[in-house]
Amino acid sequence: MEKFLSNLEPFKEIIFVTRPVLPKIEEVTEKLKDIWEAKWLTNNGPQHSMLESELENFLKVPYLSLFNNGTIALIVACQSLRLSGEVITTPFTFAATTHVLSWNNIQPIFCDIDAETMNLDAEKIESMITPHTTAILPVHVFGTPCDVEKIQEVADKYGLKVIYDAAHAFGVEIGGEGIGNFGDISMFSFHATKLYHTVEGGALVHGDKNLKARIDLLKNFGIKNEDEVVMPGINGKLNEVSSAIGRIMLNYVEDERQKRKLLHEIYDSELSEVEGIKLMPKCGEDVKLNYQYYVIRIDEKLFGKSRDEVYDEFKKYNVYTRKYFHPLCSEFTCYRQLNSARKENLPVANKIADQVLSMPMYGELSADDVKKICDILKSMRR
Ligand code: T4K
Repeated sequence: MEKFLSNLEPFKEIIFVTRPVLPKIEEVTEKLKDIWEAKWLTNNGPQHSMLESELENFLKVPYLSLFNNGTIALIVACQSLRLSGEVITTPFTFAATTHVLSWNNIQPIFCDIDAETMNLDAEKIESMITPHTTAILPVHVFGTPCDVEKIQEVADKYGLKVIYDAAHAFGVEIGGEGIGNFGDISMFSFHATKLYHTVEGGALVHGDKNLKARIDLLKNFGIKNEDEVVMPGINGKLNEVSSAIGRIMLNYVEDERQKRKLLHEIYDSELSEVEGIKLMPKCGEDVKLNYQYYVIRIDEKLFGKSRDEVYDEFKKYNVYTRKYFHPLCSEFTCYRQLNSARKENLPVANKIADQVLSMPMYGELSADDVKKICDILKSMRR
């Protein structure tokens, strides 16, 4: 028998950190009929073209290229800007961000993060620049925008490119402007676990027509026409079924965002007074958030339990939280020998990685579910 710290009953079914938003099956079969009729399953088909322009409108960006996932998109982004040498990035992110640099033979240079936003600390970037630095790769982690102005200022001063990993930031805006308009290129992930998805998928967005042509060549093996292959490209194409699902999902995204906004508000109000629990960072009035994730930080001394103890205790109640992003990328065996990966160079990131916990967040959760999750958490406090 499990020992519980409260008299709250465990959830009957597992509460995952997230669940995919599923469109009505009839809407999907309807679109499948069109695809079957056209007998065009991939390679820049009609669903793909329509989704590209629909997403350009939705995200308020000039140019968008679809991809089969966000990781391949980011690999191609580095290729398209011909990055080499060293790129300054955050250790507090999903493995893909750093691995993409390795796949381009680029050395990741880890820079510490901001204690509030958990994003790359823009004030520290300048001190990490060397003659080998070619770019900055920040992440809008959990959908909180980076300090885009300061980052651009540093990039301009040293002639560096900026690629944003905007995997978490679908639909986020600053002052009415789509988040994809900052930097040279931004990458969005359309993975099933994201607020908006195409089952698997992703996109690169930017403001340069010539860059779109280069990116589109790179994602299709570098094939220009039947007689010419002009660069060493890869297969990064999004198929027609995923593109069609993406078109349907555009009608669901705002409803899902509103549902998550309400759940955010419940977490905020239930947990704001709990000593030892730090809530999501607050953004300025001009920021439109997407509410994709809800992340807390647990101060072991003040709360009386460590993040790992809380994570284990939640499981007994069938609540499967996640430790995004622990371990830090700088702690992976493939990167920890790097000078910039040393713990003493990354004090904030190391502290946060030990405290952070992603709470269940998806529109299907009810207000009562979230209140109960908060009650379970509160019952753990010592
Ligand atoms: N950059 C950043 C900052 C990213 O966060 C990511 C991806 C990328 C780049 C790369 O983009 P992609 O190449 O993936 O497009 C998940 C996602 O797979 C990954 O896309 C995402 N970040 C990352 C933060 O989360 P895992 O390994 O935690 O996923 P998994 O399979 O454990 O799923 C999490 C939970 O979601 C499960 O416990 C249950 C639920 N789930 C998941 C799937 C796949 C479902 O209910 N149904 C499902 O089909 O990485």
